[in-house]
Amino acid sequence: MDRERRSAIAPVAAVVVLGLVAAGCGGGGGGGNAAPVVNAGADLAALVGIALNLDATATDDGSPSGTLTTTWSRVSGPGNVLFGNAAAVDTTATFDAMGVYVLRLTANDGSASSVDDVTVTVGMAIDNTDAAFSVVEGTWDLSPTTDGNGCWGADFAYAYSTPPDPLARARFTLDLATVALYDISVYWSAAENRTAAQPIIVHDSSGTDHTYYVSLRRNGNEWFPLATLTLGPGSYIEFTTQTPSEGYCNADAVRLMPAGA
Ligand SMILES: [Ca+2]
Ligand SMILES: [Ca+2]
Ligand SMILES: [Ca+2]
Repeated sequence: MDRERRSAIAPVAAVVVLGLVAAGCGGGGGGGNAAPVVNAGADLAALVGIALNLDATATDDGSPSGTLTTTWSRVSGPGNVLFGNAAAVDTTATFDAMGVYVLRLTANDGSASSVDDVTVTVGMAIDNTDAAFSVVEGTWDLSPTTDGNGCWGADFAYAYSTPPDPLARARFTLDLATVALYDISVYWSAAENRTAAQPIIVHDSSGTDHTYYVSLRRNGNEWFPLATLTLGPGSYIEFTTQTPSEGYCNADAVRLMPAGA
């Protein structure tokens, strides 16, 4: 009853409203539809397999329809991108390969479209729980993050060293298909009972070993920048117990970020 009447009246009311809007913002006799305004956000960094938050904006003058449709898409990049909801302005993006990606947010008001791009540099974290981690020599035990000192992921591998104990080695195999420059960072669980000189050996693309020593007594629970090196097929990062400083040696996680792209 009421429903019938409303459906009969509604189209008329809509026409009247549209007429008023057109008259109100017209003035120039051209209809005056402004294109949507889109901002895809500032450039970002992400890690393979970990959802990245996209924070964008898309606005419109409400003409001609009041409906603004938005779509995220991948313009370029070495791998696939999975959007949490490609139609949402703010959503997530998950990448399946390292490299530099360009993502595009398109907004359409039914008549005009606008786009804006965001560049995302995607790196890779390798945890000691990943298949790319292996014990090469000696004994490494696992400690959970519940020891109160934190770590990357669920746990970390450790070996106690009293110099000159027998050598133990644990390796993160990088499994890179091509040669490129990377910023290398390392994560660890810091505490006073750790070694003050954890040896970390980076095997670069030319087969050269670069050895670094970091103190595991500070700078815990953050990505500590270790070096920028050219890496490729056959490259790996090893943690050893060949330390001049007594204490626990840790192998927790490593991270590569494409550099100089
Ligand atoms: Ca936003
Ligand atoms: Ca518009
Ligand atoms: Ca870990």
